[in-house]
Amino acid sequence: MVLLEKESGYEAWLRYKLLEEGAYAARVRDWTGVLAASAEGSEVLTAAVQELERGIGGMLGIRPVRATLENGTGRPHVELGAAGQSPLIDSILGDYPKLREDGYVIRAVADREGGHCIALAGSTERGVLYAAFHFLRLLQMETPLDSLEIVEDSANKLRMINQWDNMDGSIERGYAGGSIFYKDGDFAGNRGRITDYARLLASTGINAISINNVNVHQTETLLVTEAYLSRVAETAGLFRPYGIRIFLSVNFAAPIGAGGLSTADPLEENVRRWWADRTADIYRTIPDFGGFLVKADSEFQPGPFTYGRNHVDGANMLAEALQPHGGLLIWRCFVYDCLQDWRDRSTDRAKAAYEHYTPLDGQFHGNVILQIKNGPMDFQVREPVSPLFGGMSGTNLMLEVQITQEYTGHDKDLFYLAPQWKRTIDFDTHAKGPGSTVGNMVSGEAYGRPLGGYAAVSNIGEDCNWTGHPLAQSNLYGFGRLAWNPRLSAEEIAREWTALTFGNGERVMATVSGMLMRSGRIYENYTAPLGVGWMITPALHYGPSVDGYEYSKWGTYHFADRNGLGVDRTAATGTGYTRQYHSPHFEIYESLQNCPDELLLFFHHVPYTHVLQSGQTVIQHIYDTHFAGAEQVEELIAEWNGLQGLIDEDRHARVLDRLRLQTDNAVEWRDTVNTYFYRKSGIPDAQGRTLYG
Ligand code: GCV
Repeated sequence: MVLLEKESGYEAWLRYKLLEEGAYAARVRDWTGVLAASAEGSEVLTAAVQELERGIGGMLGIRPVRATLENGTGRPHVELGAAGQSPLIDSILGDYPKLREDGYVIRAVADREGGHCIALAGSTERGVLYAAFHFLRLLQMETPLDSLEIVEDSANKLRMINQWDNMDGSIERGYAGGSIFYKDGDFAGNRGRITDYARLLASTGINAISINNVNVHQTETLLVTEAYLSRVAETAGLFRPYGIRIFLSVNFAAPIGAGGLSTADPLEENVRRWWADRTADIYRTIPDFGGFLVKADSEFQPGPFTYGRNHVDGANMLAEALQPHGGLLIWRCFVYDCLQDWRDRSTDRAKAAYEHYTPLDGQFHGNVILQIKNGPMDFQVREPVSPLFGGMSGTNLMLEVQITQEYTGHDKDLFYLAPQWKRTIDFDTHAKGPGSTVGNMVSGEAYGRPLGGYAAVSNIGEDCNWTGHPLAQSNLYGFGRLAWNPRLSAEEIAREWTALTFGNGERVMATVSGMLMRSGRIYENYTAPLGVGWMITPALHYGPSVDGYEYSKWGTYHFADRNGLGVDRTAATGTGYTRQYHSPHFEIYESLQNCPDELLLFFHHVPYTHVLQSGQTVIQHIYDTHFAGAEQVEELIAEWNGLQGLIDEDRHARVLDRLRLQTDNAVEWRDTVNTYFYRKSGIPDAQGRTLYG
């Protein structure tokens, strides 16, 4: 048996392990011994060259020679450059006049001297960097190089990560240790770690990051002031070589908290001036600063409502401060009444964002982007796609998803999120007839909007493998890959990630990607049935508590009684939420017969004896899926155990530990949910399995 090297997981998918000696390695070594790049390039080009050196060095055990394009090479080589940096690069780019910003071509060519060369041609230097990472990926997967012609670009201008890190070192909804950015109220100075994070992100195509929590506390409010700007600039400097611009989450009331003003009213002249001055200071220090991200009038964060103003007033005021510097204002749409009375059946949290924002459509400035969560509630295991994506044709939009597993298992339970994100991206809103998918709405393609993209809440922390659960790295990777290319399938990404992370043996690839692909449905099976959501331990959001959010102020109810459960959101008899969808979704969700089973309880209140499209009753579905879910975790363990000896011991053991934790959680969920509904309904399990009456 081959003894596998010990691995912590820190390198994640950029492991660059020595390729097995053979024809492929020999050929690639021959092609990659010289790296030719313009001597005039910026630090982004340098980062691309350094990454190639690192990758080629690791995989082929050589130290490639650097050459400048001007000198030519006369040997097989890798030639990399952006538009205008070499005649060869320009002639390749000339074949693709429609290549978008950051796009690239990888081509195997005969060079000027007749030798072979791999050209990495970027429309920008960032494109070159992406081409370099792509090329290294090809080597890791031992892809033949002889007739390469790869052309890639992204419709999404912004591919962004949101950190929910606080300056005390904690991370809101973080499950992989403390912040790599901050400690004890200050910047942590963790330069190497942040650089490696930037490399991981850039390798998937991420080009923006907000570096502090959207809940902006007292110290973080000061990040936009002189007190912290030089430290923010240092962080920006670590991301810059990797083509990533930084953003700050700002506190809407900062003019009071940081500026000593008596108001933060967006229409007050001194407030507007305060923001304009702060923004000018920021751009003096960080000329390529991305802009601001804002959570306003949401979950106790301040906003324009305090002053009787609306969100156009608030967003446009900040956008005007940013506009002269080319900055963007990203405004979150996660706005709802979080002090609801559970007795009030007329208020429906799911309706809130659409009701707030659709009347304002078309009024936001051109540098404002509205960031919309994938579902109308809050990153639940199963929700319908937010109807707001189909309701804002005159506004730049961004999709927000959560990589960190707040409601999906805390990086303890396995939950590969790419299939969930794909469902959102591919959902056809029908806003402009068929084909108006969320993907097309947020890329701006459906309406010709100039800006848009994807944002996701990160799942990394100080844990040595970044994500706690080694397999949760696939979610960070998967988000970046989908933000770059939403047409990739979740399965392709899973296989690719597995190959890069654990090696490209077919058995490992098939087993790990298979586990990932089944994981979401397994978690859904033992937790929330049929789209109902929120049966989770309050505040913590891990483990079962069926009534934990039932009599609360958060607008999160399942309305289970002795006859049935679910939320009636129909126009006919319920809250009317279904009306926020275009046809045919309105009719589908409105209809008890046609509403998809997996969303039934999100849209309808039904008796336990209601027969689903699957032919099963609701109560039996609950019992069956919960028993099945717990058993399926055991199957995951068996599959993982089958990989012993094919995966290094440390990472194997770490995953196994997590799967064992998941077993306990699944059993707890199974018994709690099944018992709860048995006691409520009095209906026994048709298969006579153990329920605790
Ligand atoms: C950053 C949910 C989470 C909060 C989070 C909020 C948001 O409510 O539980 O921790 O706050 O979403 O997205 O703003």
